[in-house]
Amino acid sequence: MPLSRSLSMSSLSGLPLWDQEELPVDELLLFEIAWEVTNKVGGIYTVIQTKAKITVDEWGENFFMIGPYYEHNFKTQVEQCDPPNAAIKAAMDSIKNNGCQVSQSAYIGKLRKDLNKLQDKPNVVAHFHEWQAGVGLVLSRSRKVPMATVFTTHATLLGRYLCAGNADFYNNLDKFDIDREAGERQIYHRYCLERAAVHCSHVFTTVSQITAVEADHMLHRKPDVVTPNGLNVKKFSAMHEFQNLHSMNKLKIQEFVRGHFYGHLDFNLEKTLFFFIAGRYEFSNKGADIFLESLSRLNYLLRVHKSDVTVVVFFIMPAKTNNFNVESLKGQAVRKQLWDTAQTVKEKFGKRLYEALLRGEIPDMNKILDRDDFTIMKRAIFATQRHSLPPVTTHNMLDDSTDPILSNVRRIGLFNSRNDRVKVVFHPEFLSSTSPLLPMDYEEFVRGCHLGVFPSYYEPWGYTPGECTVMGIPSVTTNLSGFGCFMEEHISDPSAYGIYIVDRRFRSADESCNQLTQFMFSFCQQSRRQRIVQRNRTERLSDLLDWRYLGRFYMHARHLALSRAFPERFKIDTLAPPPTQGFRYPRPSSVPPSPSASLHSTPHHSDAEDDDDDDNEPYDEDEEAERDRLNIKV
Ligand code: U2F
Ligand code: UDP
Ligand code: G6P
Repeated sequence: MPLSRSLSMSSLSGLPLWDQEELPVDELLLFEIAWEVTNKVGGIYTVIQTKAKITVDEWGENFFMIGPYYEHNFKTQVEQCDPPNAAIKAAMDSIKNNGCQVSQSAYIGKLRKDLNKLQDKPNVVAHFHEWQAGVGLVLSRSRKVPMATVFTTHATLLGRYLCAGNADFYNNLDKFDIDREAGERQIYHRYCLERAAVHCSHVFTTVSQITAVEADHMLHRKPDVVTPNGLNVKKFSAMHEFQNLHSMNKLKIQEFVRGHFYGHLDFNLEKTLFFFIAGRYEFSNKGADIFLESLSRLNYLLRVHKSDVTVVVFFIMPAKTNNFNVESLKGQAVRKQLWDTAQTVKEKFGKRLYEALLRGEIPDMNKILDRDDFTIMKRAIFATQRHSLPPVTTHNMLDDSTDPILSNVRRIGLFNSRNDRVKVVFHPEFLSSTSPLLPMDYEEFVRGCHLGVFPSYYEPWGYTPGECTVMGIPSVTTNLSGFGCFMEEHISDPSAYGIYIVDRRFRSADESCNQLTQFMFSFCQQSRRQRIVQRNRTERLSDLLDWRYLGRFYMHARHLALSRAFPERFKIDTLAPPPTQGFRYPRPSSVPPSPSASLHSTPHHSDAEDDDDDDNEPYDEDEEAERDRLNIKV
């Protein structure tokens, strides 16, 4: 059966159309198997969860995901339903009747055999993610189960371990004795499983070009297809809704800051920028090391330039803790108490004013409040006095003395003192809207911030900067992350669009720190209007990261696997994946031409700092957006 190709009428404006390879999905079954199906460990969960919709759109009821059974996740994340057809029901019953625990190997291998018995031999595509699920792939191939297999790795085990161990990884890719390295790190068994799954699969894929090169060296197979990670992009009916969301969520972060820094609020919150880093706590892989060093340099620059800007930096990285610390909780309690006091006095004031006006008098403002009112206000102010600095961390850390973030904060001396223009808040737990301290979920928090900073050293893709992008929040990434390289390839002047790419490939660590410092310092020099303009540009890149666009690579991988597993039934016209090469977002037209570094291409700084909220004029930007779109060259 030749696979037909048709031109997809994509609604993703400006992006290249593509030849869609259509499959007879009614006669096929697709299984996607991963340890992170309904089980959040890291970014793979985001892949699985966000991609589900476009896969269901294509495959309907013939698409199944298989993951570990955790009662809690099952109850909170999915809805129980009956098997959609007799074949699946019978296969599941058969597994249960055989007393099988649901394990990936038994489930795949066995489910497939049972399906064969029961149905008119549908062709099956099984897509496995990562080595844990790869066990099923290896077993089903060794048992000669007839199905097309795809294996996707989201990192290589050895690459991650070597980088975390401070190896000069990228300069020595071809020099590692990989078996020995895996053995020394005591991951040989897992590394073997990963390598076996890679070599057993009909089609091997990974998430970025940089990880493809890594996989070639660490696993000895070049990936057949690179499948970049997309997102489910939310479209708002009002174009600037994301700007309003930024503003609303920023207010919530400001409230937290009021409490956390009580007694030290001698900085202007209207001139305070919120930066953050978030993700798994892999200190050097995620670039927290160079971030801290650059923050210390930024602090110095802001101080010597007598800047009135303050930067509050959040580190959201889960570590072992023993709950919130008292000082942080007290901060929020003090803030709440001040708020309540202000409300009480306001009410009394309002009542007396009202009574006076009813009598036809303008009250004497010096007498409208009595001594009691002054006493409760004085008491409230007294409660805001503190003899310690605002804490760096919000929780009691179990490994306080050896924790890498805290150790480095101690080394560079960023202790939230009054003189510091850069303040640090380490929140060693993922965010939650039910937190008594910072009651926001992660998405709300990102929206309320000004800049995400992700200067990773080891990052096969890196979802966090992509998530910032689709929410219209600028971010810093690196040319060692899959995301950074992808953006560099598709945008002529990334920093003008709020994507700052630190060079960690061709520069020393010290030079990378200087570059990151400069990015952040230039960002601090932007006016509010410039930030608004830049957020509009950032958000315009969303289509590029939408699964509706990037899902094509997964489709291609499946088709390729079918054509390799069942060559007599499925033919594919071309082995080449659908192209995106050659497509680039042009420089935004309002950027003044600059002969030198991209640093200068952020919206040009105006002398007049815009302080009021009425300066929000994103509408010119829309015209600019239209012009850009028309200019887009495919
Ligand atoms: C990549 O991130 P991941 O979320 O996959 O990173 P982890 O979840 O930490 O997985 C890396 C490996 O670590 C092991 C497991 C995983 O294959 O072997 N592991 C474990 O054994 N036990 C645990 O509790 C947690 C992990 C990548 F790094 C990002 O850049 C990508 O954005 C992301 C999505 O493609 O995949
Ligand atoms: N994240 C989250 N809550 C937080 C901080 C981060 O859910 O408080 C999520 C974030 O949205 C992202 C994931 O954690 O989807 C991290 O993925 P990334 O690809 O950046 O790194 P990985 O952990 O996969 O290496
Ligand atoms: C959004 C809102 C504006 C607000 C601005 C603040 O654009 O729509 O009303 O003035 O955010 O931006 P800033 O970068 O200072 O947080």
